[in-house]
Amino acid sequence: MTIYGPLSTALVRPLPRSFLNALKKYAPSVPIDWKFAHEQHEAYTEVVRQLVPSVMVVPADEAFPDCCFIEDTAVVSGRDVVISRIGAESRRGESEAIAEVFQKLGSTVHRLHAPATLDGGDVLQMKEHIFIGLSERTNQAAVDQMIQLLPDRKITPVSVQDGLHLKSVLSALADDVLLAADNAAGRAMAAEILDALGGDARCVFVPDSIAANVVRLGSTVLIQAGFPASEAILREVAQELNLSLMTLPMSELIKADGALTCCSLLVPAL
Ligand code: CIR
Repeated sequence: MTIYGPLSTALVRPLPRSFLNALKKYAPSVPIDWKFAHEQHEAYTEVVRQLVPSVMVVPADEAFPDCCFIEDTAVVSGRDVVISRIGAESRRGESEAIAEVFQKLGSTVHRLHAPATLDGGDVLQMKEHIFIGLSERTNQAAVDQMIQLLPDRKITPVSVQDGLHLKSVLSALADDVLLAADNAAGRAMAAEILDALGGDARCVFVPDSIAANVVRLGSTVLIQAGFPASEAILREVAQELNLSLMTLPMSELIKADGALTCCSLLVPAL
């Protein structure tokens, strides 16, 4: 099973005006500049439009300041889509509009139920594996329900030791190439994942946690601008894997704990 192959569709959701009230782990030293954040998100959307055949824009919902972080609302596994029960109560209503879109797309839509909570930022897929970060947002009940809902996938919980989500410190460049932050948490979590993958995969480490969150869109990898040491490592690996690299600044979204993966939901071409 290939996760990082061609894509058919991407879902994105623009920044609401209320984005300034988005949840933040730490108050930023310089407050979010909405216009700048909006421009960064628009630039991201433009790149997604260039690289994914079909892009669906779900209208922003002012009642949900974090709704642009659409990744957290669902997990796509082939034709199956599991609609999350988002960890933060203030965000829970974001998922309904996304369920409707997947229903229209003809996906088989499943739902997580209480007491399960899960954010898509805690879900990393590689080959037939789905790794689920146990974090302040995602719990074991979600892992148990995912195992029931997706019996064909190998589902492994990973304990999140640092950051908001599993993908705050790691992501994947390819089905057999993990990318992780070169720190104690990144190394420990990468070791658990490599162990489950059974020696068939390797991990690339970068010095910056934020730079360990990348998005693979076809044969292009989007990386965060502004982290030169990590970028140099990623350039070398991309060349080796025959992938193009595109850098995008997301500094304003980072202030609300956003990263690159969180701004889209990707549907593989089947
Ligand atoms: C939150 O705290 O839920 C949002 N401010 C950030 C969510 C980022 N999501 C992600 O990386 N998947």
